[in-house]
Amino acid sequence: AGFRGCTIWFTGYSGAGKSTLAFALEDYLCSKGIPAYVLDGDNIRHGLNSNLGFSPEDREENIRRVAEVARLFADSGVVCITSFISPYLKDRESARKVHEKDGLKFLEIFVDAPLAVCEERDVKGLYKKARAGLIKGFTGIDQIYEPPANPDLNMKTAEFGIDESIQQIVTKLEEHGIV
Ligand code: GGZ
Repeated sequence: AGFRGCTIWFTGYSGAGKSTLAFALEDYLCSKGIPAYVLDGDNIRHGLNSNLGFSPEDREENIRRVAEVARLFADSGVVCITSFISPYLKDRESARKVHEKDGLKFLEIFVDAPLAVCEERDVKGLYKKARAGLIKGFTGIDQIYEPPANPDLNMKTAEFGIDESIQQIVTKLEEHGIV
């Protein structure tokens, strides 16, 4: 097969299912012998970006650095999968440009679970804390999320199971010759 280094960029609210899909996709691709690697808060915010918080400026810088790292992974031939809220349109557009200027594919996947559903699930109890004012500037509560106008894929995670969602993504990757 040809060169398939690229970046699959997940965006959506906390609790929308980005990480679940990202790691399921990584497992799927690796099982097919395709090198794939997830960048997420655990391996980025605790290391490279440990000096950043959640102010709008810090989120912008977080995403700028993630985009640059993803570009390097993609350039090395890996399918880089990023799992960050990435709330701002302009930062996601910059991430795309950073890839496309180097001829690297960039697919934006909107993990589109309604805020009410994410808050209802509240897997980590963060929405409850944000509502109580214990966390300030929480996305969807007192900071904005700008949904993609034209994502490459829109995943309705509230309506589909993981396997079905992964199948939708794989079909998209096939269209792009990545799988
Ligand atoms: C949003 C926050 C916040 C605030 C801590 N707002 O569900 P999680 O826990 O694991 O995912 C959220 C994660 C968001 O970090 P990102 O690097 O993805 O954000 S961004 O792309 O906007 O830079 C949540 C936790 O960090 N978290 N404080 N105030 N999420």
